[in-house]
Amino acid sequence: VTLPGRERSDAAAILADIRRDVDEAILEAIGDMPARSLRLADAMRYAATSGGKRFRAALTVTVTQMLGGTRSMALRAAAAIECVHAQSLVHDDLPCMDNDDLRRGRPTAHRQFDEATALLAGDALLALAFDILADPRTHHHAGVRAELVLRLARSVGQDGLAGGQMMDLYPSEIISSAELIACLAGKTGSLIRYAVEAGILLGHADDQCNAGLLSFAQDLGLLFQLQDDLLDAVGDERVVGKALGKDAAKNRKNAVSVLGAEGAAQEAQRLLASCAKALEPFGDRAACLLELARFAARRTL
Ligand code: GRG
Repeated sequence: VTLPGRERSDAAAILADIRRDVDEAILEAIGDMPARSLRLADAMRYAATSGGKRFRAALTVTVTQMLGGTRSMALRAAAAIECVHAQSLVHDDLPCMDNDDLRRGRPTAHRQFDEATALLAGDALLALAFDILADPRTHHHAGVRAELVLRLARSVGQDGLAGGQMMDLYPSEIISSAELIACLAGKTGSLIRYAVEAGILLGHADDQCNAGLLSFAQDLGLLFQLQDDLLDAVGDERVVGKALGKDAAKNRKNAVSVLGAEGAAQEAQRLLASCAKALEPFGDRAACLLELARFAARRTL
């Protein structure tokens, strides 16, 4: 299985390939808008093109191409998704939430600029994402564009990112592992799921394909967050010598604090197996997608 212009289907190659193109698409979209404030546009560029693995973008492009859709359309949707992701990170880093100083190895947006600029850059990135999706350059059918917009709205709202983040900030509402799963699904899983859904909308999937890919996306979103929590716990062990991640320090719950490190690792393996099973009907066509799922389970950053 190959992506155009490349022979390898390993995750590093897929992500590197996407990174360059998606950064270009984001910069183009920011540049397309009249810049009322150069400072705001600077902060948007800083937040949205400052590195990052581009995992969500890679999912959209890979699914779209696997289903016979066009790479250029997929890249615009991928850019929109990475703008939303950047917004969520900028807001998550603010003093009223995680109060972090560093993101992707650089000062967080509010440290580099100031809180008001970071807040507004996040708002403008979210608006830009919907703008990109609603633009006819993303898809010639208005119905497809409307569906892309509607599903993104649902992925980021009270039943998506915002709702999941709220449960994360108010962990007393999380008492069972089922509720923990709901939180993870909202906070991280909903945008990963949307990245796959966008690929389905831009490609040509029948209903059966659709169901298999959605189940893959659901499991992958949880897997990605479980690995994030495991990495947090390991990182903290290195720093303070015990399994207390930054979430624990802030009295927040995560997969490791609720399931234990071993339980979380076992659950991650179960989810990876389930991802692989959901892709079986696609055979070799899903090699890149499977490689991205394996990457999610073994990544170290
Ligand atoms: C979008 C309306 C709206 C609200 C946002 C602040 C907030 C509400 C949500 C924050 C959710 C959050 C920070 C989830 C963590 C997700 C996560 C695992 C981030 C790290 O993703 P990576 O590893 O990061 O893909 P890179 O830097 O590689 O892109």
